[in-house]
Amino acid sequence: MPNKKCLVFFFFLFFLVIIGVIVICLIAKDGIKHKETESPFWQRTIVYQVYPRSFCDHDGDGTGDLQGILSKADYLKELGVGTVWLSPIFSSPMADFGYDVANFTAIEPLFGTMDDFDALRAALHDRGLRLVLDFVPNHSSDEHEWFVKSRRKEEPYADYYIWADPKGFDEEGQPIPPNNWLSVFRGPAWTWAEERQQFYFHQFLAKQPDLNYRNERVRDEMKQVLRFWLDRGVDGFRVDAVKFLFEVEDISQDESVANDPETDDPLDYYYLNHTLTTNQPETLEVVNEWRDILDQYSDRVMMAEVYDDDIRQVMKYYGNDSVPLADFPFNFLLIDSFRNRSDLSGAALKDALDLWMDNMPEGKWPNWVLGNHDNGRVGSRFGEDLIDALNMLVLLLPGTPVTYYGEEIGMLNTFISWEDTQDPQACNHGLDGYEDYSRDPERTPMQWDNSTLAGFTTGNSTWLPVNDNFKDLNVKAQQHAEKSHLKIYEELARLREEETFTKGHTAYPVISNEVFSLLRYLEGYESYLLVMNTSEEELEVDLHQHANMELPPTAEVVLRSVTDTAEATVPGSEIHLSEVKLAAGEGLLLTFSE
Ligand SMILES: *[C@@H]1O[C@H](CO)[C@@H](O)[C@H](O)[C@H]1NC(C)=O
Ligand SMILES: *[C@@H]1O[C@H](CO)[C@@H](O)[C@H](O)[C@H]1NC(C)=O
Ligand SMILES: *[C@@H]1O[C@H](CO)[C@@H](O)[C@H](O)[C@H]1NC(C)=O
Ligand SMILES: *[C@@H]1O[C@H](CO)[C@@H](O)[C@H](O)[C@H]1NC(C)=O
Ligand SMILES: CC(=O)N[C@H]1CO[C@H](CO)[C@@H](O)[C@@H]1O
Ligand SMILES: [Ca+2]
Ligand SMILES: [Ca+2]
Repeated sequence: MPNKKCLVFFFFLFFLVIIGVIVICLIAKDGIKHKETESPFWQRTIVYQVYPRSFCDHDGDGTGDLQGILSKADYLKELGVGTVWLSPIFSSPMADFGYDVANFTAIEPLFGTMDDFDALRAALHDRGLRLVLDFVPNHSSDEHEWFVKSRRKEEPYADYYIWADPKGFDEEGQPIPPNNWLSVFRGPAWTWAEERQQFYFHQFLAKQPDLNYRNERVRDEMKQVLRFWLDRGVDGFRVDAVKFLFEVEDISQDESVANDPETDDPLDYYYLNHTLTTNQPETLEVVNEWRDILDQYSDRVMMAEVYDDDIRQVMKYYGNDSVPLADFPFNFLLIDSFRNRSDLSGAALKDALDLWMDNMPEGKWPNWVLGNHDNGRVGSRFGEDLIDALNMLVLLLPGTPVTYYGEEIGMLNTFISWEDTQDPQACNHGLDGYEDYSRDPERTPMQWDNSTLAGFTTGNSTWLPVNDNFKDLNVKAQQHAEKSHLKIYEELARLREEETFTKGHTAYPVISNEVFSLLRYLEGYESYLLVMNTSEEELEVDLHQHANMELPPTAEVVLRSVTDTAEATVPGSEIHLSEVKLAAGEGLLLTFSE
């Protein structure tokens, strides 16, 4: 009998140990799992760019504002975007629509008050959304108090900007600029200040004087600006026009003529080779100082805006372990590589993706930008039939997608007459040239519903006209339609949270002139295959015949472009990969398990 009791006791003990081990394993596994998902927020979310003037007008004056954005917080949450980036909302005379800042720590009254800002930040955070602000460090407005004092040579502001004596005087006694440097917006980059009897330098408008980053005080002031907003709870910054931060110290040097066949206008920015006024080595030092500040806070992002034809210059802004810089410089290759539909092909798309991935430093994180406030709407650049396919592409690639407001419903460029033109860049080119330069067509009010002025405003006018197509093309209609760009976008935003996309591998099984395809796969999970027809014709493709890897015989349709109405590709249908029918410009998302 004692033997039996002993046995029972041992069994019991054994049982306890097993339970204990299981519990410990579970806790440990959970711990590991938790760690695995702890990637920074900006690697997990879509970044959605709001152009504040055009998103939603709450007070009825015809221009969007912070309370308007707040009223759409639920919309943004439902859309599934995760991070909201606001173009500049700071005090500004609006010569360059907010990219001319008169006070970096004050809210522009047109957009609201600091209380409105705090309310917006809280509303987004309450919903688990992050808020990123635009940081415009290269220049201020000429109406900034620093510049007003600098122009008077008042200390300590005298050297806050870049001042220079004239090279001489012409026959009429007019001062001659110190060198041939040009403004991005055309014409000399130097403007004469009567009050100080000197020129000041501006990479952009004369109303946007460049700050002098060789002055420690200026560097400190701008760091204070970053801290101000970080302390107020913003989740990071998108840094504007970074490559323009420094110019060479010796301003007696002229820039060389670029011999660009595109322009013979000596006042056009592209007439010169900008080796002395962009991407100077000191720029990286300053960006690194900003990085240090962000790193003193937890989980903040820095995205850098660097347009450059030379991809190596862009990649520098990722930094490295010893000199960490931005989390990523924006990837504009999907904008710059294709100006229109005839440039686009499966092979060209693949080349554009490779160009980024092959040049990106080891261990860094990619990002994909399809449009912004300086480039035409996606549907107008490439064709409306491609809208869904391109959203599928950028949302399902590994990396962070950046969506410009309105692209989720496929908004199009709006024709803006000369009388209605607002963009200073367009105005500089006059009645005959403005259409080629205007950025107004992609900045028109968000189309919320089919009521007067698209539900954008409660007032009776808008700062730019609403697109005529708003009666059919609007958020509300797309929410209620059986299928729409918006519904596809929301579905993609949900899908991309699946492990296959967050942790999976990437392959491109079929690439040709007309076809682009993207495979995301991960052992133990569903695979997803996006097939895209980049041509303007219907197409039937045998994926097996052209694939550079093994594909299963069939797959199930998950999503398809709104243009595809075929019976065979209704989501949920099984299709044969040897005969995939695609409408012109269609994106078809398929799934299969291995
Ligand atoms: C900016 O605005 C804030 C808030 O109104 C004010 O306290 C500060 O003095 C201003 N700074 C400058 C440089 O004008
Ligand atoms: C512009 O400058 C770069 C860098 O110095 C140089 O490689 C390039 O040849 C120059 N282009 C022209 C047309 O001078
Ligand atoms: C890191 O980047 C800095 C700035 O571009 C550069 O000077 C340095 O050589 C780089 N270090 C390494 C290890 O690549
Ligand atoms: C498309 O853009 C390219 C430049 O990238 C240009 O050469 C071509 O003429 C354009 N085609 C059309 C149809 O506009
Ligand atoms: C894409 C972008 O943000 N472009 C901006 C670059 O900076 C200039 C000057 O601040 C702005 O005018 C552009 O809109
Ligand atoms: Ca308003
Ligand atoms: Ca500068």
